[in-house]
Amino acid sequence: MKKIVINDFTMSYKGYPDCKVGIPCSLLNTLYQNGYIDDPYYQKNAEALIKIPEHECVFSTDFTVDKNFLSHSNQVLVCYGLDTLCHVYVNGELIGYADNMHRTWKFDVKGKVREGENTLRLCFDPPYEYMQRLQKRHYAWGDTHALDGIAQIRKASYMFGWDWGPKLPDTGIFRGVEALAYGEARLDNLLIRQEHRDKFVILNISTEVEGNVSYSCEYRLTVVSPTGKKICASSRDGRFSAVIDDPLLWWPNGYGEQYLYTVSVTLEGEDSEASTVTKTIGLRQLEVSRERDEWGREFCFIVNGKKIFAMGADYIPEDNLLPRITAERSERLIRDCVRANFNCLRIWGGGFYPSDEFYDLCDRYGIILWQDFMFACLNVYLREEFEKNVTEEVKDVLLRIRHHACLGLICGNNEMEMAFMEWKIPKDELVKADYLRLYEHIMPDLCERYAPDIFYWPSSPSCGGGFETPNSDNDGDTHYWEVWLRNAPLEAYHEHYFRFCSEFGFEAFPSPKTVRYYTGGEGENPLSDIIEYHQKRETASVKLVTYAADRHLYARGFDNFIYTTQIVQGEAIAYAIEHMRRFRGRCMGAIYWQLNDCWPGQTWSSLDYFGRWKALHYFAKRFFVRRALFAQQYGDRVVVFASNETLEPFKGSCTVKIKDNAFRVYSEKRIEFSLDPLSSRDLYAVSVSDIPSDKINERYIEY
Ligand code: BMA
Repeated sequence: MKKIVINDFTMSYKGYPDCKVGIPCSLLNTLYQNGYIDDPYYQKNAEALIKIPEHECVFSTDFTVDKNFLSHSNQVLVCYGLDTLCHVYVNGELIGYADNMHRTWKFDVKGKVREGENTLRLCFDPPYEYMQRLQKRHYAWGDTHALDGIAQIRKASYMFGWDWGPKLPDTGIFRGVEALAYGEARLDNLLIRQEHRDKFVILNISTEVEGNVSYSCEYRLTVVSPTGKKICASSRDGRFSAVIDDPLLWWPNGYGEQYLYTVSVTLEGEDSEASTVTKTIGLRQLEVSRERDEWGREFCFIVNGKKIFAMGADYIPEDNLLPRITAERSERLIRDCVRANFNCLRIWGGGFYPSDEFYDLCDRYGIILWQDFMFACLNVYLREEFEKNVTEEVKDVLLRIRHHACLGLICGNNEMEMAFMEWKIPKDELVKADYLRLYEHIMPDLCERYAPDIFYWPSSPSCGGGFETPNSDNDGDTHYWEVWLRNAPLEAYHEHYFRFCSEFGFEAFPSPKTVRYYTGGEGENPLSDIIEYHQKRETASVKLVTYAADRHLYARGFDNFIYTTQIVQGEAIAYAIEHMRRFRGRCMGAIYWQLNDCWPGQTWSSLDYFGRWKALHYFAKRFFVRRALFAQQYGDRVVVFASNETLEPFKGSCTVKIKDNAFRVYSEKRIEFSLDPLSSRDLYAVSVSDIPSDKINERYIEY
């Protein structure tokens, strides 16, 4: 196989001088880097940039092809990330058109490329005009925080605006471009299935080949264990059953090691060059339990036979300008999740599928992924080409990510089953039929075929599909927004016993340094127009003020106010999660909204755009700690409880002191306790009304 990596392009966009770029690149990022536009994240600069791109944006380059390349029977151009509407020209001839940023595009260039210099032009159409055109033909509803028409285009919806992000529908090449030449047959992919037995694991491996395998071909397998032990085998039909004795299992963060094995298969033939595919896998069983029980029906990850309590947050894309998302930045993010004791992330469906490096990081750090397909808050209209396009997308994604140890489940969409039942959006039988066809037939069928060992879940939230009470507390996963969106007090979290809460959130300001980055020191008050511009959820600024004032004295000065919002955010989510951990068994997942930001602003995140920790992230480190001791007030009762989210039993002791507001000890009790592995229990409770009222009414205010 011959590979030519094509990396250096010239970007041309009407009204601006040409710019040299390398991949990844995008229009807005390039214009900014070259000083032609101001920082899109500063003050209200993004407003003027909504219009870009309004013309075609062209990336052109030359690449050299030699005789050897041309001697191969297959010659293709592979583009791993075209964002989004792209006409592809080789030597002036149109060789293809891409209209889905989530797909890997392969264009046949045999007979189009020649020995020596060749030109490649990737010409991107402005997305908004295209969406509008299709919207006029057949309207499809999409979230109203975004520009109209997000349902018409397979481009990350959040780029058109969300309730935590700006409207900056950039365009460009966000992943690699290669010219590939290969012989009659090329090894394309591996499907690796695991059979776990008492003391060994069988890897059943089948190979997927592009082209025709000749009679003389042979496949060679090498499996390398984390300690360097090798298993080698060969086969004529591309199938292997490899037995791994004394397997070193992969565990999510907090339950054990993240051992990884390398599986490599080479296809060799007398007359063709060898091609090799290598995958890194973890030996683990990862299922989702849907057992019925006294409360309804559970929803719970089972890893290597152990039911684990999922702890983490919802992940959104790390930037609006895609070239800024680097592997180093993602690694810092994942490391910060581990530092805060996460074992799980949900990749929310309004962005794009993360890079291979991102999945590798989650394998290495032990973060189970709930992976949404990229459909969030929109109605699909399954015209024929759209359905084909989405089918190819789903297939591409599954083939790319299915082998990862971290992949916990795949989910059809964000909130559309619930939206259909509960939101005031256009819905008729056709919308319903298209919904069912995509999320309850096409997607599960494709998953069954291409990723048969990964659990498929139709929507988040859901009870399993069919429009049956999708957001129930008793079955499946739940999105709970009474606190914050509907202004309920924090105590309202205690009125629910979710089975798996995959979204609930509370906003706060990012750190003062980050705020200063976007205000430039101007308009530093909770309701200024610059601050409001970096608040994308209507009425949220007022909520920040009122929730803060409900619980704390009004802060003096803007920085103190920022700090107060962060403390309240931390208190709110801790309030919810400690309660969920108390009912471990009934509840088996606490995934708060949201982990990170795509630009600097006031949002629900615990890590701000620059990766700075908000107070919530420090709170998370404590409320997700594996051996935890908590105290919460339930009406008149204060309950002290403990949770052991490890595989080992735990013996411990604690002292419960009740103090008045001047921190004078009113009562003291020492408790010895033991906890089973993977369990929670109440240790102590006291009635507030039993405490003499002069002890609790006393106010201790340092001012
Ligand atoms: C959810 C998400 C997002 C949204 C968030 C905050 O329901 O799925 O669409 O950004 O709430 O409103």
